[in-house]
Amino acid sequence: MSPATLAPREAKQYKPEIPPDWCPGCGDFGVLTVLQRAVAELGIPNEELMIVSGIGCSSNLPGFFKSYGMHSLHGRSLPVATGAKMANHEMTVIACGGDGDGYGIGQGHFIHSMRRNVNMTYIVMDNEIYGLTTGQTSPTSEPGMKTKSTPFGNPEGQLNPMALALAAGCGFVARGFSGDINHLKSLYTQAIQYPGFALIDVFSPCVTFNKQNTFGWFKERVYKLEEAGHDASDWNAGMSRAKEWGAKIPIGLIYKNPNPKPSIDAEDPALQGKGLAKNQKLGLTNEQRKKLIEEYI
Ligand SMILES: Cc1ncc(C[n+]2csc(CCOP(=O)(O)OP(=O)(O)O)c2C)c(N)n1
Ligand code: SF4
Ligand SMILES: [Mg+2]
Repeated sequence: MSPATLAPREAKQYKPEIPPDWCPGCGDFGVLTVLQRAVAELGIPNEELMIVSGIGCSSNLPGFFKSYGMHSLHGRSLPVATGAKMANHEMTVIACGGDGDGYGIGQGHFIHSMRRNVNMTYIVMDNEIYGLTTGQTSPTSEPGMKTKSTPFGNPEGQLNPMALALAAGCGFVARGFSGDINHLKSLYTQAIQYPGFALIDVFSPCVTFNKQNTFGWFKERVYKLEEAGHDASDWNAGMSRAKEWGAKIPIGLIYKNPNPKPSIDAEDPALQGKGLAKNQKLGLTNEQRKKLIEEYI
């Protein structure tokens, strides 16, 4: 089902009874609210949407969203989301989690999911710290930053997820800020409609454990690429913007491949008809089916 052809819905249709239990003021509230508005605008039915996360404060998001969802293992949102997409490629699949989850323990899956070009959206709530485990450095923590795990200052270099995604062949690379929700919504809708792997790294401050990269810190620095004459169809221009960090940090669409290569689910001969999970005959007898089930229980 193409989100582009559906009638808009109301964001409240995606709000479950359980309210989020993030710390008051956590950036992840903005990420969640805007995602509910974006899928409502695209009219995606709850039962046609799957949100998969890893482990972390941010990874609790699927529990606060009325859709199919799975809170998987630390760093494993992408392989689980890939499996879901392969089993039913007609479904809209969104993977999400934190910077530690996706860029640390999940780094290998991150690179290979982009290389494979699985048709899904990946939202990373990047707070430059491990929030759930109470404030250790993550791959995107700034050098010199004092945390629980680096009391004398972070001696490690900072990972650049935008440049890494471009180098890995990702066709849609964007960065948002949970302090600018209208701008973020437009990135979400574009990413969900992109026919391939789409990454949105969202600055989503941890107000409890990261006292350095606060909402105010980001507000002083971020500028919108859409207002800066950036050509998002130019890979080299995207790489040059991706490298910017310091007094000015770009948010917005860094790169969108103007000629997207086919995603893996569009290429796979087994996935040319209906989703595998829908009305596909396995061709097994009852005996064979029973034997197979017994093997797994
Ligand atoms: C295999 C494994 N290793 C380590 C952990 C402990 N752990 C849980 S969440 C987390 C990091 C969370 O940071 P991030 O992914 O950035 O999410 P945030 O809490 O900041 O949103 C770690 C190290 C775990 N649950 N499983
Ligand atoms: S610890 Fe940080 S990331 Fe976790 S809920 Fe609180 S503010 Fe958000
Ligand atoms: Mg984090």
